[in-house]
Amino acid sequence: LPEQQQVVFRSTLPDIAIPDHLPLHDYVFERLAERRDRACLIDGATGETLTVGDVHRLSRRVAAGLYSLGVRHGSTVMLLLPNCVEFALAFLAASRLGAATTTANPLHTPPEIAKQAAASRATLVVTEPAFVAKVRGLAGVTVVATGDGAEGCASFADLAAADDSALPEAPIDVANDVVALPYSSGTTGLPKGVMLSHRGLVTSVAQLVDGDNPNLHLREDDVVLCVLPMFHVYSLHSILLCGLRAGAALVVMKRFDTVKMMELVERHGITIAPLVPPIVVEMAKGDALDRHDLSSVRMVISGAAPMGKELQDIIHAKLPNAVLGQGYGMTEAGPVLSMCMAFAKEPSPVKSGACGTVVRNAELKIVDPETGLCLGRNQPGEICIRGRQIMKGYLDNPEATAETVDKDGWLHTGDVGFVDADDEIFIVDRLKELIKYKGFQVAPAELEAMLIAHPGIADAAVVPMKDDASGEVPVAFVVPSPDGADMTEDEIKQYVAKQVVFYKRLQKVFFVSSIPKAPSGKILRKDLRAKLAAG
Ligand code: AYL
Repeated sequence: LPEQQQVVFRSTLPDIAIPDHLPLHDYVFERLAERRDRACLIDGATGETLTVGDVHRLSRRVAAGLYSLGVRHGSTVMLLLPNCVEFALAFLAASRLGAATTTANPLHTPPEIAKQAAASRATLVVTEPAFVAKVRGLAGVTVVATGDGAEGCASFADLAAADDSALPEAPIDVANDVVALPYSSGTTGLPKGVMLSHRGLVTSVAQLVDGDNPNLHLREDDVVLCVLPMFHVYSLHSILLCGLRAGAALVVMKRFDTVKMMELVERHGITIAPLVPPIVVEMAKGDALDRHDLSSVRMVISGAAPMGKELQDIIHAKLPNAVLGQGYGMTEAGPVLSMCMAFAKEPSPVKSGACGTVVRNAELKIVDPETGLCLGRNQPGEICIRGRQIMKGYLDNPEATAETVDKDGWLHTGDVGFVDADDEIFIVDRLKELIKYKGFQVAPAELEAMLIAHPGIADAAVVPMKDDASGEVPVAFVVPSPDGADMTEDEIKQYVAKQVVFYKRLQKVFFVSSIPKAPSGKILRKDLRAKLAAG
């Protein structure tokens, strides 16, 4: 092979030993005996604290409770919850039973939830009383409600009081059994179930927080802010699982509010703040930052969407005690590809705007999308990653899996970036269709199918438009059918808004006479994006 075909980038840290025999729950509780009495989950609203021992014991009881409701090795449990202690307990409980957890935003609409519940074959949903009405109609699904419970539902409190003395040990196959099943549209099409195995997630957590010189150095005395929703893989992995593994305490915040968040930082002496760019933008605005003492924060992590150099510089000036950097992840990648080296135990300096260095025990390459050949440093191309942490594949969709993970095991991200002379990764563009609203995924194909189903619409294309507050917002180009000649922009927006969660709502609709397409029928999204950029 020519030299250029073999450019593989690796971490600047040496590989480490990663357990390949432990199920996820045993891995995160490996040091239970010495940590039993340490704070683990702190409810941000009440201050109520569960120790590591409490979380371990309660998650075992919840497992026994779920077992009594029919959850078994190979079952799927759906969590439809905002951030709360019950989320963590239910996830760990399902893991213990050898069941997979599929997570969704509780603000999703009933049809969105029904689709995911059916596709993932969920047999039980854990939700809050406020969202029970959304899942009542699901056939063959047992509903568990948290809080004060709800009529016709099992109560989470009862699960947490179940007798776990006879809980059978599930025969978990760590390499193959799925523990988490988040939904992602990947590089194209509709959302698909991403199968993350026990071994995959153990590997990905270990790549960040294990070893003598962890890439993401979380300590037992750290207090981690958990404001990002645990139903998203960023928070599930990098806050909940990394926090548990490292033995840090998590302050669980149900929903984002700038001032309340800063109050929690002060009250609990939060040291680690994993955030997304829109929250960082909120913090940078106004004087809230100057009115609170955030000096306890030693690390601000941003991920899930691009964060520009300017924003990074503003925060750096306002929080001089904190190291600020980025992680880069993708659900299918297990999820983390790269992490800022300034977060390591023995940190190395990083550049503003970089999104980290490839994690340990993994290989990364940059591929020319035209030729498929490997590119060297400073040359932008498609980012590909290989390692034990990446997904097993998409549930029930071997074709989509084969399009994403090639026969040599490389996962193609659909992100365009380069690796610089210091091994830092910079993302510069996206080849894939995906739209990112505040870090949340919007799949154009889903909205296009909805639009085309409308009798007044002959053809449609949905693309991202740049937005200061949200990063990107979905906008549509619509070709009206003869029936839809007098349709208004507002009617179309409403039609979509009624069917989808808030972040998938169309922000603008442009009427056009045709959608630009390649001879293959593929929408020329680049042309439409260029049209938007030109105003
Ligand atoms: P998904 N900079 C730019 N784009 C990013 C970044 C970043 N730092 N992180 C993620 N993206 C984009 O599946 C990129 O296009 O996972 C990527 O392919 O919802 C897409 O978002 C994936 O979106 C972490 C840090 C997890 C980040 C994540 C990201 C999970 C988002 C764990 O520690």
